[in-house]
Amino acid sequence: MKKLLLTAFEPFGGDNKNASLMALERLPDRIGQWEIVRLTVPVVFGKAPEYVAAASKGLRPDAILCLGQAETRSEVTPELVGINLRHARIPDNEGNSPQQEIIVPEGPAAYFSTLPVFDMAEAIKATGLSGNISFSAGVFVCNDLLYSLLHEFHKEKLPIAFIHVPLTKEQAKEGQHSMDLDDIVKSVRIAIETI
Ligand code: PCA
Repeated sequence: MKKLLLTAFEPFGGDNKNASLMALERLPDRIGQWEIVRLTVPVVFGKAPEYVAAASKGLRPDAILCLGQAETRSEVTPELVGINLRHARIPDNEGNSPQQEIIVPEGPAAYFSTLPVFDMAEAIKATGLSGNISFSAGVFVCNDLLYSLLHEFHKEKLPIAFIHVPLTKEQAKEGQHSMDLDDIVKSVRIAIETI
């Protein structure tokens, strides 16, 4: 059985829940060929990737899939790229608000995800759930995590991807997009089955 390091984020931005963490807690311990190893990650620039990279060096997973919440999204969205930029709209959970900051000065502008994110999005759609490929993970801590992990592990070719999930119905305020937590969980499970 192969090992998948599956991460989600703590709540942030004044909310006491994070849809990605709720989904992580509900997913089973085995999905297809994968044994799932869960990790909850702090919403802090720099610390998030350090935390996941350290866990990965101990666990030696066969792939890493990170989950995060995107309150503007209505679909479960596997991310194609991580970009070399931090530009915070709100402070992270330690009060940092980097602006126009390069993550890795000697690094390339972007990395592509190294898991089949197009297939993941297609597989989610094929079941009638709301899924779509995304071409930008933003410039907050989720992108920081995706870019930094892709940079850290590109030489050893460890497959890595990130999926943004919408708010759950219970979290969403009036006018905000959302999805049933059950459907978020199902979508992430389908994504993992396509790896
Ligand atoms: N979403 C934020 C960071 C943590 C999370 O769940 C983001 O999209 O960057």
